[in-house]
Amino acid sequence: MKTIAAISTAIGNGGVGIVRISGDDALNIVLKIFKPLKKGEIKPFSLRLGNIIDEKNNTVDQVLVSYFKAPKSYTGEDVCEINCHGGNVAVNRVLELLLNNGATLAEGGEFTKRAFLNGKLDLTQAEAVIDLINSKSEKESKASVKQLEGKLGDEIRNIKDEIIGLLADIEANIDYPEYEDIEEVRREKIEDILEKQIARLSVLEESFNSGKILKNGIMTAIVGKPNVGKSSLLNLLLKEDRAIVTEIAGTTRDTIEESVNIKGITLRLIDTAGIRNTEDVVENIGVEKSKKVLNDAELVLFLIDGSKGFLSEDKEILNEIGDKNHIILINKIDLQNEEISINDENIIRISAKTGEGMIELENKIEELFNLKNLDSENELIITNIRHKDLLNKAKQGLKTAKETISTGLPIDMISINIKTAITSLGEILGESISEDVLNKIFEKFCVGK
Ligand SMILES: Nc1nc2c(ncn2[C@@H]2O[C@H](COP(=O)(O)OP(=O)(O)OP(=O)(O)O)[C@@H](O)[C@H]2O)c(=O)[nH]1
Ligand SMILES: [Mg+2]
Repeated sequence: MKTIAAISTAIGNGGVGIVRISGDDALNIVLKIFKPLKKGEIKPFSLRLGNIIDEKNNTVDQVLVSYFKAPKSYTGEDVCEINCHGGNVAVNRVLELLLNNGATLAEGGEFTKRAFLNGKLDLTQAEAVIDLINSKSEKESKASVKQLEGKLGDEIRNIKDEIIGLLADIEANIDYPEYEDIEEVRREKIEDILEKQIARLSVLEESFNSGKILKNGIMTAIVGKPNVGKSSLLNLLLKEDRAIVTEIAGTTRDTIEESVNIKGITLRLIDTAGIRNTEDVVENIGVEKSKKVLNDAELVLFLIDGSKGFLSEDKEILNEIGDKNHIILINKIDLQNEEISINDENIIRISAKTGEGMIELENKIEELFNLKNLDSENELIITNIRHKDLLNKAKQGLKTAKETISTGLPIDMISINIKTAITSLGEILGESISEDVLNKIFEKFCVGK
């Protein structure tokens, strides 16, 4: 394996910038460009202050070098990290010098890929690294941390071990057909084990419903007829003047998307053009867009102007919403309000001007998406579609096995289905996985991780 190097910190100005190098030659290459202030060899697991010197003997930066000796490092190889002063120039020069002295530029995720290949992490943990880096909300990051700690891997390994035990048992049965009398007992035992493992796989698979929310947030459309206060609500939730607000109906022409964190998860808010029949070509395109966003949304916040009442235009929009997940927001309650009666469970009275009703709105969203029970700190939640698909494949294998057993067919017929389940679970852990799939997973990483 080549010795690889990359900048591991984000581009831009900052306190420090870290250049990382991993491989057999890591220390040798570093020593070619690094002059410690005090003499003496660099000991493993220590930090040394010194200067990076270029080809012309000029000092590039004063740095701290850390040295992690294999196998006790992130990648399992010899790793050095050069802590430079932040900013683009120094880190880029240091990287260039490492490359000139024998290192190869690391590909995205290559450090983590090596950690996986060297057995430092299973694949679920490696995938958790990228998820953690990309986390946008508190709950999402907690789910990633749990996975990084190996909790998901442990559960999968445990289920897999149970099924491997079962397979061994079944194959033993093939070898000793004379045990006719205990066949029934065996059948029951096998069915029992299958059922338990199917249930465990189902729990994990179903957690993806929450996992999806954690990872992608909730796509939330703010809709209503013109001038009801949609953009005002967007601005209020964002706590910034993002969208133009005027008293002119038809102010918002295009959709505006912004994210906000609520109750530990991300709401992807989309403010839309007020829906009405209009001759204006541009506005009409906006209205069509609004309807599309409404249809695609996972949550619709439907605004009504409480000072005007519930009018026929509002009714039309409510019809369009149909049985989609929605909350009706009667806005402008700081003004004199009309009597409004709508037969709907989810109605909240708010003022986008004073902020009244926002707590109720957040609580309602929490209730609708069952966010209180979305406990990413204490429960395993899978957020990765690859895991979900493989869990499903494993579950189907076991289900088919269980059906076969219960119809009275010979026990050994289910070996193949059980093996499918074992292979699928192994793939989640990265035990039996093709180079292609691996590359696909790691190419989503940033360089330097
Ligand atoms: N008194 C009061 N005025 C509000 C409230 N919410 C919005 N408004 C006012 O209503 C007008 C329209 O607000 P917008 O947020 O632009 O409404 P909109 O629904 O985005 O309108 P379009 O983009 O035209 O569809 C503005 O003058 C706001 O200041 C509220 O809760 N109380
Ligand atoms: Mg608007």
